Amino acid sequence: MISLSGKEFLETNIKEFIIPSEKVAHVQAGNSLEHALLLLTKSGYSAIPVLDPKYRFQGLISSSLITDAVLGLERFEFEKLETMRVEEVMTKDFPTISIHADFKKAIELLIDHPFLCVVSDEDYFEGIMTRRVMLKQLRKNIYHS
Ligand code: 2BA
Repeated sequence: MISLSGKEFLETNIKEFIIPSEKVAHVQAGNSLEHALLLLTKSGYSAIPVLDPKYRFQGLISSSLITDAVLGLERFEFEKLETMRVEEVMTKDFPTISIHADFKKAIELLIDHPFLCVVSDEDYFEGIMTRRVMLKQLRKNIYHS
């Protein structure tokens, strides 16, 4: 890759660098906590996006949110995993980023979040932009400049 000036780098569009939706592990808001925990455990990721049936971003679910939700006064009430739904537990406090956004915007958000959910103009989920991908691009640009 030809190195870019700082300005050019920051103005690079994120589109080409996202992990596309079909490769992103995700759950639906109506899925049980058991299903979500199974997917989180099997995928190895600590947090994954929650989507609706039309592939619109709804929130974020993590193993810690799930274990916290089933924690009773004296023990983990694992039977709740079957009855509780992802939408009861997910956090909505998570930013999305437009597919048209540039690296500058993404870097600012990636300081506080390990990944960003990328959405289209119509609010459909397009994929994720991860810290790892961004740091790799940053390294490439620094070492080749
Ligand atoms: P975490 O699951 O906490 O993962 C932190 C970092 O650990 C990841 O950084 C990656 O470098 C590594 N890692 C964890 N699980 C991995 C796995 N199964 N395969 C390969 N590497 C793994 P990033 O790649 O920057 O990802 C940041 C966050 O984005 C992840 O945080 C996870 O929450 C989410 N994520 C990344 N790829 C995903 C995917 N394909 N599906 C769903 N979520 C994904």
